[in-house]
Parts: sequence; structure tokens; C-alpha cells
Amino acid sequence: MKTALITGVTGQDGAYLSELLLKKGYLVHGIKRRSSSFNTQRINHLYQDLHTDNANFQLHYGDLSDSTNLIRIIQETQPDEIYNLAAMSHVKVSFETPEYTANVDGIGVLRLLEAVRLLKMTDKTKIYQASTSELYGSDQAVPQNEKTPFYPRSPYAVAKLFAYWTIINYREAYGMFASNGILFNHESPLRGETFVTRKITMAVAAIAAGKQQKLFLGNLDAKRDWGHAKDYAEGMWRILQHAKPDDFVLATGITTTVREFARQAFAVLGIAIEFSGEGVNEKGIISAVSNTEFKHLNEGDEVITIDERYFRPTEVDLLIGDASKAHRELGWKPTSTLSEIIAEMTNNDYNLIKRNI
Ligand code: NAP
Ligand code: F7E
Repeated sequence: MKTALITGVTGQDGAYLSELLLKKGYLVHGIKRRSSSFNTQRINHLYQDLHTDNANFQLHYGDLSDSTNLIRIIQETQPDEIYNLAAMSHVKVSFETPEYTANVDGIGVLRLLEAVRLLKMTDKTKIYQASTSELYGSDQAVPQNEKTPFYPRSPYAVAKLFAYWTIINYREAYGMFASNGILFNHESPLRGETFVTRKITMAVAAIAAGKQQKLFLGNLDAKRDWGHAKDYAEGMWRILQHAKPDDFVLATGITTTVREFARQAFAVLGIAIEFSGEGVNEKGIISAVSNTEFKHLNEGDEVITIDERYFRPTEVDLLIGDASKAHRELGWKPTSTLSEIIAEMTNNDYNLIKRNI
């Protein structure tokens, strides 16, 4: 039985990866932060009572800013594979908390690598680092692959750049099995509620249910390469099963604007919207409602308004990934289309809100 340690186990990717590794027969340890309210909603279905003999999913309190805690957990759990998913992962919030973001997202991985070295586990333990398409920043080449230069455009991306190179440096300096997954945006019904996709699908559900009138968004022109988090968890695992440590892009190769994502999400529930106006004056307006349940919605209702507060000091305009190396060397490719993801997320949020009415 292989043992895995997942940092960020309570996040979107941590939940999908835990489920995958448990299905593969792993003993899974996860690091969760102490919080004043429950933060394990995404993994509660995997949790087993601590008093059960041989529970194969175990949680440990910890934090990526605490070296001694990480050393102790790694020593106690003796992982064959560490998946470093923990991060302050919100790009806009990183402009408000740059020092904290650098500490956790940048130096955090250094703490893990040093812990493995100190414990003399470099031959035993493989490490996966959650690197990101945000590293590309300014769109220098399209599509972006493992050879595309980086140009980070946020404190989040700068911190992740430190982490990316630290992984490569430890691989080269100490022969460690340390790999970067350069993952493009991936979404799901478990996506955090302030990322744009989930913010949109939750708002569409609330507007349809008569619980909210408008959705306020920032830059509608931004283009993202959106895949499904479940597919990307499979990719993370494959990266660590590869014969040698290396860096891989995981992406769908298709890019879509935030505007089009919103249009499709409303369409899932039978609400057609059209956009008019430009820049901060652009609006999303209902042009037809085919679902007869939504009597409170009328043609001409304004349901999307721009709020400049959601603009970023520096934006990443266009991301589109080339995952041909992962396809060729790992046999990985995404299985969900964006329209399937939008339908899954929107229907899930609509069902959640209906259940709570
Ligand atoms: P997420 O849902 O925001 O989850 C982040 C996880 O990190 C949560 O479990 C969070 O704990 C934990 N965490 C935050 N700060 C921590 C700290 N100081 N110490 C320990 N744990 C901490 O993010 P995700 O979407 O699953 O993404 C997983 C990783 O992939 C992140 O590193 C992210 O930056 C990276 N990434 C994500 C994407 C994407 O599109 N999703 C793409 C590329 C890379 P709480 O639950 O307590 O907040
Ligand atoms: O923004 C625009 C925003 O916050 C996407 C993280 O998982 O993926 C994620 O980072 C785009 C941006 O994700 C709103 O300006 C418009 O251009 O959903 P997001 P992100 O910044 O791409 C990468 C790969 C990661 O590594 C990160 O961890 O949407 N946008 N209006 C908005 N974004 C938000 N959040 N809210 C808005 O109202």
C-alpha cells in the first residue's frame, strides 16, 4: 500500500485527488488548517471515524508556514508521495496579502523539500508541486507549453515562480523526484465560491430562483483555458508515476472569455442574455426566457453589471495551454468539455439553492 500526503486536502483539488488515491488503494494523509468553523465540507464523505481500525484517510493539523509541524507530519506519516496543493490560491486576494502569499505559496514548498531532506527521505519520497498557468502572465506565445517563458503578473504568480524553480533546483541539486504540474484553470462544483466560474454559476442559480437580482463582475474580456478538476487530479497522479521527475502542462487547448462563460451558464437554465455597451458600461441583459418556471424574470432585465472593484492591478489577458507533452508521455488528456462543466456546475448550484428554499 502506497502512502500519500496531501497539503491543501480541504480544497477543490485536494478533495478530487483524495478520492482518486483512495480508489487506487493508497493510505492518504491530509494536512488541514485549524479554523474556527468547519473547513472539511469537500472531504467529509471520505472521512472515517478516527476510532475505526486502519482508517485509510487521516487528517493532521498543519500549516505551510510552520516548518517544525511539516517535519513532524512527514516523519510520522512517511509518505511515498507528497502532493503540495496548499496555497493562498486567489490571484486578486494576493494583491491584498502579498507577504503572506509569498510565505505560503513560495517558501512553503521550500519547507517541504527541506523537511524531506532533513529526514533523509529523498530517495523514498516523490513531490508534486501545484504550479500554475498564472506563471505565463502576459501572453507572450500562444498556446503556452513547458518551454514558454514566464512573466508573472501578481504576487500569487511571483510566489509560485519561486516555488517552481525551487522544485527544479532540488531535483538537480539533490536528485530528488520533484515535479511541477503547470495546470491551467480547472473548475467543478467544488470550486471556491469567489473564483469567477463558481461565482457566475451560483449567481445564475440565485437569479433563476428569485434570490438575487444581479451579478457584478470585473473583466469580461479575460480568456481562460478551463478544464475539469477531476481530470487534472488524474494528471497530478500520472506526473508522479512517470519514470522520471519532470514538468508538465495540463490544459484543454481551448480558451473562452468570461463573458461567454456567463452567457452559457444562463443558457443552461433557459435564460438567454445579450451584452451591450462597452468597458465599465457593458451590461448583460435578458433577451428571452424559455423556462416557464421563472415568471419573475423578464426580457430587458439587467442581470450583469460591471464593478471595477473586481479589476486587477495587473491582469492576465489570455491563457491557452498546449498539453501535448502530457498526452505523449503520460497518456493524459481531458475528458470533459467546457459546456459539460458549465452545465454540471450550474445545475448543481440550482439544485443546492432549490433544496434550501
Ligand atoms: P483551493 O480550493 O483554494 O484550496 C487551497 C487549499 O490550501 C485549501 O485546502 C486551503 O485550506 C489550503 N491552504 C491555504 N493556505 C494554507 C496554509 N497556509 N497552510 C496549509 N494549507 C493552506 O485551491 P485549488 O483550486 O484546490 O488549487 C490547489 C492548488 O493548485 C493551489 O496551490 C493552487 O494555487 C494551484 N492551482 C490551482 C488551479 C485551479 O485552477 N484550481 C490552477 C493551477 C494551480 P482551507 O480549506 O482551510 O482554506
Ligand atoms: O479569474 C476575471 C479575472 O479568479 C479568472 C486560480 O485557481 O486559476 C485561478 O486564477 C478571470 C480573471 O481565476 C471576476 O480578472 C472577471 O481574468 O476565476 P479567477 P484566475 O485568476 O485565473 C489559476 C490557474 C490559478 O493558479 C489560481 O490559483 O476572471 N474576472 N470578473 C473575475 N474573477 C473573479 N474572481 N471575480 C470576478 O468577479
